[in-house]
Amino acid sequence: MKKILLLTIVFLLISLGYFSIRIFIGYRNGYDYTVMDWNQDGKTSIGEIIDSSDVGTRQTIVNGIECVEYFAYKDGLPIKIICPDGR
Ligand SMILES: [Ca+2]
Repeated sequence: MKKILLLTIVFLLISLGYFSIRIFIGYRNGYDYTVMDWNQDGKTSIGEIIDSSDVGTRQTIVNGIECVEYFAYKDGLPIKIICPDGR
């Protein structure tokens, strides 16, 4: 019984450390809290903050306006584009 309890505690501590690091990396990217609303439902969840650690930015031109494109590191595909006018 003590062994199961100990393994559970170790598992929880490792999980807590993993998610803490992912949240820290997500915040460290410097994205605004509202930008991290990746599914654009109006709320930024903990999961979306964690997902931010796997999102990069690059400059892109849309209709002659310089915008910021957010893309997934895993495949380079764009997630969303934000232009200075907010579109
Ligand atoms: Ca959301």
